[in-house]
Amino acid sequence: YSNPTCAEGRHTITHLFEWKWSDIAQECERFLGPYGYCGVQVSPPSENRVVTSPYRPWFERYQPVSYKLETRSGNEQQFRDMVERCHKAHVRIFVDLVINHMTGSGDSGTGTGGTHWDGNSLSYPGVPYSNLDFNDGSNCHTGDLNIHNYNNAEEVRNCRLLSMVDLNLGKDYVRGKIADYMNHLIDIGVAGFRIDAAKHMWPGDLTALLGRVHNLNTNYFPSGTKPLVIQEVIDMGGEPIKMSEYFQSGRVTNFIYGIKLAQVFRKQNQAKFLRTWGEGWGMPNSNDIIVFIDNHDNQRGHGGGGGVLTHFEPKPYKMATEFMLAHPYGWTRVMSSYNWDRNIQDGEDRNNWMGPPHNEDMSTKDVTINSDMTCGGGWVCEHRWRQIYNMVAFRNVVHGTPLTHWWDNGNYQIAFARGNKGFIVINAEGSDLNSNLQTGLPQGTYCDVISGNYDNGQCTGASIHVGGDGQAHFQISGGSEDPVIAIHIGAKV
Ligand code: LM2
Ligand code: CA
Repeated sequence: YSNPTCAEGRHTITHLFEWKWSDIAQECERFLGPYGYCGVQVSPPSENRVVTSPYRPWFERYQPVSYKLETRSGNEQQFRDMVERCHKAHVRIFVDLVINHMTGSGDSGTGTGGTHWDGNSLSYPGVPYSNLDFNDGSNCHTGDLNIHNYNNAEEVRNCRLLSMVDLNLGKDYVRGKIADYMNHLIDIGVAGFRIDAAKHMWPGDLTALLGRVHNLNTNYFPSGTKPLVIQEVIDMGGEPIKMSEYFQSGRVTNFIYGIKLAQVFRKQNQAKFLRTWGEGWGMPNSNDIIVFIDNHDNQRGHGGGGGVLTHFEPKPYKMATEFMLAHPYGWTRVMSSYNWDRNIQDGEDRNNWMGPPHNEDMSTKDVTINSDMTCGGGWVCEHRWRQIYNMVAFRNVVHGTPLTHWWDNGNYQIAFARGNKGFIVINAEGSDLNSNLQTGLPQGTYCDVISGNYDNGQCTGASIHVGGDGQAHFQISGGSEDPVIAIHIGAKV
């Protein structure tokens, strides 16, 4: 379950947070396919609670009502169309799966697909689930059934996360219903899953569940291919539940990664220490994890959030992302956000609930594309920033090569090669960099893919000349908005 299931030569996914299926289909065709992305993590496709206080927040999608594919991203037919069109563009779809819980308790209503639910009597007729399918006082011992103590693994897994009614995945019936949902998606053609709140489920239950899940659809994948599984486990150390408990059932989200890189690119920890980045920093094996600079939770202070870099700080954000995509450690995910009006009071963003750009009737707005390829209409589209998409291509080109020719100035200027295929120089110092460095690359002229593109055999930005001895001269002004140079053999003139 840790094999990425990408099409040949593609190695990075992007999370198109809250996008509509129809927009994702177009994005696969017009951008993600041509620019070398492996796939898209999509928002939960399962019918969710309609939350009205606050009004239609992004987080209502983390309160399932049924497994019908009916949300503000679109319906089942639109979902199917997206999967098929993305496959034609060689782009995979990874589904955000919310299976630990259903809605918040103590209320009732109608979901986005028109299905009734009742969190008082634990009735979810759209699945159907009844009170028999949830954890209760027999295995959760906190009295109010809510999680209070993260130092008690049993409580974290058997009690209610944020008071949401907690499914009993130990039950055969519950496993069957979830497996049916996953198999429905697999048969449509998805490539894998991001499992929300995996920390709150028993690893043994997840393994048993996966045992009932089909191999991927052979219209699109070689026979016998297992879905990729990305388990959301927030393990910063210091709690009894560990990432390593989940390696048997797929990859795990490495949350420490973004925090540590934020410290480096905020100049709180010297970049020279990145020489041993990866397992050398005590992080798990590269093949067991997924890495990212920020996600939809921690970019707004949810999900253990805070401290990470986001698009709100574009300069260090781009630098951290460039480093991530150049470095061999981990399987990479690029966040793609929408903008919202932050309103920070006493260190807390009062608007961190706000949903995606919407029309008057609350339907999600189309993503619009500007002439310079960036997005409009409130969509940030980090995945379309030149510095980021060109590094996605860099990663594809250097895949499989080791990190070589490390250089640093003993402080915040670093450089390294990927075999004889790519080279990156990062100046986080604040003062100028002016150095001859060994690139390991064949002689020739290369486009710096940070300051411009390789376009029709020419560089629209800076060019770098590598000599017969592999040396090249690099000059990066400390005050530059993009104090990075990256070259690779796929962008050689
Ligand atoms: C996660 N990790 O395991 C995410 O990191 C976390 O952000 C998700 O919560 C969580 N799983 C559940 O899928 C998000 C959001 C919460 C929100 C829930 C449910 O971060 O703020 O909780 O989705 O929509 C909201 C209210 C909360 C309330 C709850 C239930 O913010 O105050 O709890 O709904 O009504 C009483
Ligand atoms: Ca649970």
